[in-house]
Amino acid sequence: MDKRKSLTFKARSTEEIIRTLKKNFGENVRVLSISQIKRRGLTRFLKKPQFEITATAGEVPIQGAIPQDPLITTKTFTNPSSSIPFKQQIQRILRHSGFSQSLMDAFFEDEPFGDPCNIQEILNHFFHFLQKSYEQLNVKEPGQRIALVGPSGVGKTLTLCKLIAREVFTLGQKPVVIKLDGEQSGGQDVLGTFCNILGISLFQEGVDQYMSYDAQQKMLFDHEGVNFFDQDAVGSCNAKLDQWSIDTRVLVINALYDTDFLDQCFSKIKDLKLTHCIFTHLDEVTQSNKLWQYVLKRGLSPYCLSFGQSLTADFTPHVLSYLLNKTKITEDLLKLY
Ligand SMILES: Nc1nc2c(ncn2[C@@H]2O[C@H](COP(=O)(O)OP(=O)(O)OP(=O)(O)O)[C@@H](O)[C@H]2O)c(=O)[nH]1
Ligand SMILES: [Mg+2]
Repeated sequence: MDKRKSLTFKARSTEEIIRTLKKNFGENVRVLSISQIKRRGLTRFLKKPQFEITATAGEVPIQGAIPQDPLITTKTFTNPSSSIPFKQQIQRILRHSGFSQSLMDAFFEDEPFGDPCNIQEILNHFFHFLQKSYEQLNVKEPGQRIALVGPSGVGKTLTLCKLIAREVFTLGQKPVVIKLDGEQSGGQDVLGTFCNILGISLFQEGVDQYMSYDAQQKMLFDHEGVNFFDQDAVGSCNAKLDQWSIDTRVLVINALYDTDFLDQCFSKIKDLKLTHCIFTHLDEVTQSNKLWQYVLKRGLSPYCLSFGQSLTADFTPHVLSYLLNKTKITEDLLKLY
């Protein structure tokens, strides 16, 4: 008999989702799908979004290949009296918390430990290691020509608005904005309206003629989404960035992406001569530890982070402190110590 129990329900917020899931399934729960409910009529603009969530508890068929959630597997985790060497136990804790093997290897190389050791002490060392590694990064200052590139829908345009706001409000600058979106729509989209309000010149490649003789003029470029699986698309993006002599090429990535897709994006560093990276949607991420490997080990300078839909806020250039604040070790795994 199939012992699974499943439930479909509507919710208005993340809190409501979690409350309902826990009430129905306890801790042993898996979310199978989340989709936004499309509303009709004008009222849809006034109401909060609603979501439809499908969740299940109990055994999940192996062929479904749903990845194991670290929180759910904690029951089988080893304890200090286990015969497994202490270092391996630490590695398991860190791996379950989302850290990559290469990052852990670098940590243990940097800080060899005796066996056994105090767990809290080691985790403190690990946090110091993250901090020290970040401070040793050779973070490049952005240049005068900055382009945001990345897959479709990651938040390039919204992040560009945040950068413009920072230039205008915090740095007192007036950058020029150039759209490299190929669509030649020329219409008044969010970016157009935003630039209009702030009195920023916006040019669309192929429609408007941009001529400037001031090499010091700061220029921000909004590139259309690039399919990183399509080598031709990657090649033509690079050609366009070359054509505009863009020196600061920022990879914009949605922090919700899984590591396979993040790897695919970071594999284009050379092809696109990328220099910096920005992570978006940090507000929707519960587990940001996987980002450390990309921030510390891939050679791109962290530029800033975006954590919300505001055009002028929900954004920080203080990547280290934001990520450290978000970094947490899966607590269930520590209960045994
Ligand atoms: N919650 C949240 N939403 C974000 C964030 N960044 C962007 N978004 C939302 O993601 C959606 C896509 O953002 P865009 O800025 O249009 O993405 P894009 O990369 O320019 O998309 P294309 O130009 O189509 O490739 C919009 O609904 C944004 O409001 C973020 O940090 N947090
Ligand atoms: Mg865009």
